[in-house]
Amino acid sequence: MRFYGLALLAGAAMLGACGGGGEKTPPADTAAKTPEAGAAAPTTSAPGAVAKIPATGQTHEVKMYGDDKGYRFDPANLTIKSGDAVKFIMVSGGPHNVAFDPATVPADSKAQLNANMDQQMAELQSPLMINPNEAYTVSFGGIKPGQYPFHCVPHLAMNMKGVITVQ
Ligand SMILES: [Cu+2]
Repeated sequence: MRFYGLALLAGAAMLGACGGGGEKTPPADTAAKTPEAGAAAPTTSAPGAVAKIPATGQTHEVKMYGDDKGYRFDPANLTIKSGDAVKFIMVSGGPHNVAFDPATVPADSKAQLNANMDQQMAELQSPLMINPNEAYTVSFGGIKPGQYPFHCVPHLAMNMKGVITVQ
C-alpha cells in the first residue's frame, strides 16, 4: 500500500519534471494527497503485537555509577528468575540508561522484553536517567531463561555493561 503510494508519487514527480514550464505545482499537489489517504487505513496494531507482562516475583536492584572508579553497573552480573524485576537506579555520573542489544537478546523473548520496557528511547532502550535516585524497572515477566546482556548507551564505549541471567 505504502510502496504503491510512493511509486505513484515518484511517477508524478517524473511527469512534473518532463512537463517543463511553470505548471509543476498542481499535479504534484494532487499526487501528494493520494498516499496520505492510503496511509491512514492500516494504523491498528499488528496481529503479532505483544502486551506487557508485569513482574510477579522479586525486584533486584542494580546501581549505576560514574565516578573515579569508572562507569559501571553494580552488580554487573546477576541471576534472576523469570517473572522477577530489575530496578536500575541512577547514583552518579549520569546520564545512564539500560539497553539490551536486539542482536544478542534471545530471539524468543525479544518481543516480550521490548513490550515490558516502558517509555523507550528506541527498541529495548530505557530513557536516560540524569538525577540521583531516578530509577527504571524492567519486568522480566514472561521472559524465557537465558542470558540477557545489557549496557548503558551513553557509556557503552567505557564498557558500562552487564549480563542478566534468567533461570
Ligand atoms: Cu552510563
